[in-house]
Amino acid sequence: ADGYDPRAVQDKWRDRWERLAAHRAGGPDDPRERRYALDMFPYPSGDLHMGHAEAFAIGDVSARYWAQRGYNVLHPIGWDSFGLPAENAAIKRDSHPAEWTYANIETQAESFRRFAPSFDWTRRLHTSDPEYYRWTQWLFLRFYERGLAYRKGGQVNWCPNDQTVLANEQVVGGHCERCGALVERRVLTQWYFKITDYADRLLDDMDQLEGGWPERVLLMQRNWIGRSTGADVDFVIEGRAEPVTVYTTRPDTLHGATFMVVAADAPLAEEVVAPEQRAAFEAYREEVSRESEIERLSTEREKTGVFLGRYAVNPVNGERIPVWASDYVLAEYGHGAIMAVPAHDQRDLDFALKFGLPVRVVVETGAPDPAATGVATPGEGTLVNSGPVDGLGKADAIARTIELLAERGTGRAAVNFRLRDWLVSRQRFWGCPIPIVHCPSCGEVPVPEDELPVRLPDDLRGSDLAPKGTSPLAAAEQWVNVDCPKCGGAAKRDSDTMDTFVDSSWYYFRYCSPDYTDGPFDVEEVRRWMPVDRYTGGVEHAILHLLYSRFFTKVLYDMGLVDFTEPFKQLLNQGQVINGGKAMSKTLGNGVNLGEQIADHGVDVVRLAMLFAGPPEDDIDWADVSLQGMTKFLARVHRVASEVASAPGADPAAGARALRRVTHRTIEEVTGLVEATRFNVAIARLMELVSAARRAIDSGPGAADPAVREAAETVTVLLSLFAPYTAEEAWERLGRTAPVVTAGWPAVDPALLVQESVTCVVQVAGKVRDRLEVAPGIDAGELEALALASERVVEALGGAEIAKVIVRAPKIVNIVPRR
Ligand code: ANZ
Ligand code: ZN
Repeated sequence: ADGYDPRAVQDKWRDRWERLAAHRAGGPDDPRERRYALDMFPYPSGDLHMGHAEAFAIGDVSARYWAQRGYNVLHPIGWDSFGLPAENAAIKRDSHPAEWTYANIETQAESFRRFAPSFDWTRRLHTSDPEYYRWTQWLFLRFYERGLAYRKGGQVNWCPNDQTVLANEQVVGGHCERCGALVERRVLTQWYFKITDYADRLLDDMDQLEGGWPERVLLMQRNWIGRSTGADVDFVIEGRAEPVTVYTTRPDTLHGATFMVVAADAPLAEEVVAPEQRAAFEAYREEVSRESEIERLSTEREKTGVFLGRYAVNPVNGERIPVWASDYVLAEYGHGAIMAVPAHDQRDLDFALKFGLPVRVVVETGAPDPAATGVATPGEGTLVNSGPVDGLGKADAIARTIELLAERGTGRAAVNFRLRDWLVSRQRFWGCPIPIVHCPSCGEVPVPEDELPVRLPDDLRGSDLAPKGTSPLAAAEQWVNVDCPKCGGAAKRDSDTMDTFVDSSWYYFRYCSPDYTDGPFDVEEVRRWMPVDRYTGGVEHAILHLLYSRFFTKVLYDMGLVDFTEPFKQLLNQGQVINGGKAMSKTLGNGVNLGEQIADHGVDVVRLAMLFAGPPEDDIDWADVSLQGMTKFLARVHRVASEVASAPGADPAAGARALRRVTHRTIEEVTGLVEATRFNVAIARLMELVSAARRAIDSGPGAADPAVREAAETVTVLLSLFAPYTAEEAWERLGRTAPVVTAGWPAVDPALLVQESVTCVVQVAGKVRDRLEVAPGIDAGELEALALASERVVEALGGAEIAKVIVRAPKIVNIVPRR
C-alpha cells in the first residue's frame, strides 16, 4: 500500500554485503577491541525452521550492535554435523550419511544467506569434516594421556530402538531423549570421560557466571552436579569380615537407624545375603531387573524389598539392625547401601511401615509421631534418644557425631556427587572414530598423532549401517583390521564412535582459527578472542552441552592451552516459537514453515516480528504476532527516508530542537536496552521516533528540516540491528553511499538529554495557585520574583500583605500572607 515491499530489496543488498566482506572478523593486527558473539550451531536435520530464525535473529542483534559500536566482532557459523538422524536417513535411502548431511548443510547455508545473520562465512566449519574431527581425536588422546578417558565395564543405558548406549544425561524420565523408546540396562564395556574429577571446579567456578548466566540455568547445573555433604559410616556385618559403609547426609540421626538397605542390583547384596535367604533374594532381584528406571524412581509406588538374613551393628550404640535389599536404593550412588532412619526419611518410613520395622524418633521437631501419621519429620529440631548428642541441634549433632566416629575410626566426613562420568562411546557409524587400536599383546594403543585423522570409511551405505548392537564399523573388515602401532602384530581398531556432544564441546575454540593445522586451535587466536562475550541458544542445552563445554575448557586450562576456566561470559536463552499457545507439532498440524513466512512477508518482517514479540527469553506465540503491523512500520520508515531524501542535508543543530531531543533520547535509551538485551522495548522506542519524525514532517517544520533528516538517519542506523535490508535501502534513499552496516553507532549529544525546563508549583497559603515552566538551574531570587509577578498569585493574594516567601528552587514557591 505504501509502495514498499521488504522482499524486493533483499537480493540486492545481500550481494553487496558479500562483495564488501562486511562481516569478516579483523585479523591479529586489527587494533579495535574485540567481541565474540556466538550462536549455538545448528544440526543439519533439514531446512532452517522458525526456532532457528528466532535464535539467530536474537544472536545477530548483539553482533551487529557491537560492530556498529566499532568493535572487531567475531560472529561465526558452522554445523554440528555428526549424529544419528543422518545415519537413519542413509539406511532408509541406501546411501552414505554424508550425502544427506552435506545436502542439508547446503540447504541451511542458502537459507541463512537469505536470512542474513552477520556471519563471518570464512570461518565455517562442520564437525564431520576430517579436518575437524582429526582434532577431536587429538583431544581424545590428550584426555587419554591424562587419565581422563578410560574404559570400564558396567551397567549402561541401552536404547533398543537406536541400538546404542546413552549417557545418563540422554535418558529423560527413563526414555531415550532422541526417539522416546523405553531405555534398558545392559552390561557393556564402554569409554568414559572422567568429568567427576572436575565436579568441584564445575560447581565452584559458577561464581564467575553469576549475573552473566540466567539464574535458572546455574541452578540446573548445580542440581545436576548435585554436591551433598555428610558422612561415611562403617557398619560391621555379622559373619562378614569387611564392614559395609553407608553414605548419609544426616549422621546426627545415627541413633534412629533401625535397619539397613542395600541396593538389590549391587554386587554387595549378592555378597552379604545369607544362604537361607538366597532364593528369595534372587527372585526379587530378577523382578527388579525387569523394572524400568521410571518405576524404580517413582515415589508413588509401594515399596518392595527382601530381608537378606543378616544383621549389621550400629557403630555408635552396638545395636543389631536387620539388613534388607530394595530397589529404592541405587547401586551407583554413594556406596549402594544406606542406614535407614524411618522417623526422619520418608522413603525409609514407607519401607518400615510396609515391612513392620521399628520407627524411632531421635529429632524432636514438635510434629506428630511419624509412626502414627506415616509422615516422616526431616526438619530441624533437638536430638533425643541419642546418648552423647542429646540436646544438641542438627548442625552441632552432625559435627559431634562425625568427631565421635572419627575418634573410633568407624566413620568420617564425606562428600558425594550426583554427577557420573560421561559415557562417550556409541555403537553407531556417523560419529568421530575413537583413535585407539586394541592389540592382543599390547592392549589399548593410541593411534600415533601423525596418523590422525582415523577416517570413516566411505564405502559403507544403506543396510551396512543398520543397527546390529555393535558398531557398523566392527563389520568393516578393511577398516577395522590394522597392524598394532606398537608391536606391528594383527590388531583391531576401536569400532565405536564418540558421542556428538564431544564434537560440540570445543567448536567455539576452533572458530578462532578454523584452518589451523598444528593443533585444534591457534593458542594466540584463542587468547585474542575468548572467552565468548555472549552465547545465544536454546535452554534445552542448559545442562549437557554447557556442562561438557565447561569441562573441556577446564581440561584445556590444565593442559596450559588457554588462560581462562569458563568459556562463556554471558548466556542468553531464547524462548520457543509456538503457535496458538502450543508447541508446533505434526500431530497438532500447527507447524509454521519459515520458508513460506519469508516468501510471503520478507526476511525483515519475520525478524522484526520475532524480536518485537517480547523479551528474548519468552516464548513467542506466532498466532499473536502481527506481521502486517511490522510491514506497515517498515513502510513508514521507508517513506520518511524517501521524503527526507529530497531535502538537502544541513547541520542538524539548525533544526527543530524538540525533535532533536527525542532523537537523542532514543539513541541513549536504545543503547541501554540493547546492552540489556531488551530488544522488544528498543524496537518500541524506534517506532516512537518514527512517529515523531512523521509528525515533524506533516505538522511541524517539514521534511527539509535538518532535525528531521537527523531523526531519519538515526532510525535507519538503529533499525539495522533488527531489519538490516530495510535499513540499508533507507540509508541509500537518504543519499548515503557507504552501506549502513559500516555507518557506526550514532553519538548522543548530552546537551540534548538535559531537561530544558521543570515545572515549579506556586502556592499561596498552602494552596496551589499557579505552575511556572522554569530553567532547572534558576536561582531562588529570580524564581521568587517570577512567582510574585504571576497574575494568578496577585489575584489570590487580593492585596494582602506578605509575611513570608519560602523558595525551594526550582520546584516550589510558597507565599504566606499576613493575617
Ligand atoms: C540417613 C538419613 C536420615 C538420610 C535422614 C536422609 C535423611 P543426597 O542429599 O541426595 O546426597 N542415600 C544414600 N545413598 C543412597 C543410595 N545409593 N540410594 C538411595 N538413597 C541413598 O541424599 C543422601 C541421603 O540419601 C542419605 O542420607 C541416605 O539417606 C540416602 F533423616 O541417610 B540418609
Ligand atoms: Zn601390539
